[in-house]
Amino acid sequence: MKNPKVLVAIVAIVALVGGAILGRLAGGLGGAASLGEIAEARGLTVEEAEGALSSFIAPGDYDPYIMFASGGHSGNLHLVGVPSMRLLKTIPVFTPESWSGYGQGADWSETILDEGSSDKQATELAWGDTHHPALSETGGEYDGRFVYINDRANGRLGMVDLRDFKTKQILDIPNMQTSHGGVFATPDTDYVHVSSMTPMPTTEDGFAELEDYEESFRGMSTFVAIDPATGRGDLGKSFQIELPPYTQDLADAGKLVSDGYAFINSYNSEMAVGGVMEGNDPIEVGASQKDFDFLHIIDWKKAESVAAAGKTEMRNGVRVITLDTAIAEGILHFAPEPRSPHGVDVDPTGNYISVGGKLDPNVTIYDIELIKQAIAEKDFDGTDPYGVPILKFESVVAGQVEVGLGPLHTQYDGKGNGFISLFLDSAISKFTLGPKAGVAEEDAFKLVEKIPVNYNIGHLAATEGDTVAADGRYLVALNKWSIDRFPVLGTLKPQNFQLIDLEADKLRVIADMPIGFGEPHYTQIIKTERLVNAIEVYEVGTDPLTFEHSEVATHAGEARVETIGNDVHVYMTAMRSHFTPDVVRVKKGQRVLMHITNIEETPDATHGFGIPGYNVELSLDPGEVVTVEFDATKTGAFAFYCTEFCSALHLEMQGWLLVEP
Ligand code: RUQ
Ligand code: CUA
Repeated sequence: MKNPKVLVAIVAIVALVGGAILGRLAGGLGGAASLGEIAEARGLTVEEAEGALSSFIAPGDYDPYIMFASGGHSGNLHLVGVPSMRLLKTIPVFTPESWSGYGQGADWSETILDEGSSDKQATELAWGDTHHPALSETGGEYDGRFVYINDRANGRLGMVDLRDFKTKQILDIPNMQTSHGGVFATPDTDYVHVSSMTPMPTTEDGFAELEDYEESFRGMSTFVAIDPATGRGDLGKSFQIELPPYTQDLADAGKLVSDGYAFINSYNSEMAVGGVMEGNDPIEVGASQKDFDFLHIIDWKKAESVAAAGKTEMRNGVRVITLDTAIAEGILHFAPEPRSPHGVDVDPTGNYISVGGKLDPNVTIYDIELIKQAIAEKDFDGTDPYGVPILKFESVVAGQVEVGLGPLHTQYDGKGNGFISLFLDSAISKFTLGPKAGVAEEDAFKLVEKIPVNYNIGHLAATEGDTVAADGRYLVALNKWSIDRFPVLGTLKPQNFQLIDLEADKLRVIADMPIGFGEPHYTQIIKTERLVNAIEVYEVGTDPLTFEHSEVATHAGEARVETIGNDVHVYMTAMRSHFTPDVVRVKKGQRVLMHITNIEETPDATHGFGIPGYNVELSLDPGEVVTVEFDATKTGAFAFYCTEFCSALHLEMQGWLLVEP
């Protein structure tokens, strides 16, 4: 035995391997001892071998959790199995993607992307920066119906239906431009909240001088009303609350005892706007002057009734509660937050609200009952320059815990503990909450342990960690850097998810999952068993945008070509392994409308449809109908083909688009 740590590993693994696994191994591998041999041969420590076993999902088995991870400026959403950390799927939301044929000519996706660029934008957008996924909830628990995700860059909200896991809507939210982490679903998904990050001018033409920042710029908290049947946001029923021009950052919904409240942290109460060439401080300096910024406490149920009572202004199709009205009606209060706050997270009991401060080593934990009491008793420390009452810090804080450098986001295990990411320390600190989360008085608000991660963690996500049902099973660290973690494969490094098993005796990273696409910001992790709405096949003839039977569905035997004026309508079927018709003749200058139905009913019998030279690439899942429209601008014989390896004769699944001169 050359390596003593391997001996320990073997003993530990043999001890670790329970009866069930042992039984499985005994047949195929010749007994448990062979596990030790494998560990030895691979030079694994006990910890590494334990980690491998506790994150392994056998081929063909399913992960108990699915992580919905934002894809950053790739504009996508990624689905990852937990604990195996296998990438299962990528769903395009804001950015065209050719495997799924999203934004490559398919009518349904063109509709979504077109509607998603309103007049607010300077041009039609072809990308987004996905940041904060918000799974729909019922009673404060994930219900597996929809997932929402914001576009950090352009102030939009995407919605993915968890029946077919496709994007169904991009809502371009008026009166705000950027949005950072201000996204959450209320406990019954009446609303999905999106707040602005950088305040914008409230002028009609959207312009104001930066000298007039304090007067002319405002932040916005948007409550997008959700149709429970379709999951779509309805701006006509939504409302916005105007906020002072601080930088509104993260947000979270109250739950249980704090239901009806929303919390937004903010920085830059200094209202710095930069201008280094004009003699001003850069924003990073200007925005870090004060010892406190403001936690925004919004009584959204009150705001809802104020909006219903008509005490709003209509701006670009949305009812806006002005800042003055919000103050007068007692909708908006502030509580001081220590230095450059980031992250605001409500614990599963709804009692505690944790806030990190990038330049403060403490996590500050507010208590909703203290907040409600301070509001009722007008226990104020004056107002901000706009007249928003500021609650006394000492009156609303339940505790502070010194956790380390650069605390950002908190997640919970539902057992009275919080886990906070430490950007500067590249670590996670575990700390206790107070008695209202079931922690004994003498153990309350204490640091429990600190877990190193590699490197520079931003967010972290616990299984079901944003809900009332946080189960404390796994924790995933989302790390911004991965320097030295993987082989050098060029200058752009992957980013890295790291898995922590919260049921292990000693907490440590047990698996790495490098991701080579975009910068993921945040994830939510749902139990797989909650995804009960997921379907495997559409009924033949389904329009994926509406789930209704499409007007242009073409069933077996109905394939045809109809010319109306300059338009050539091709009603085509796709089925292993041919398109019908497989020869399409048009004249240069005609408009071509191909309505293609995949008439397969077998799960996974997806066909693609690519036309060379015409920038067309569709994906047709079984039963799906897709229309693509284009002008026949170039003469030639174009060999269209199925882009998905669907059958033994997949290569033969090909045809001709003949564009005659
Ligand atoms: S916010 S890394 Cu960008 Cu979601 Cu804190
Ligand atoms: Cu259909 Cu390949």
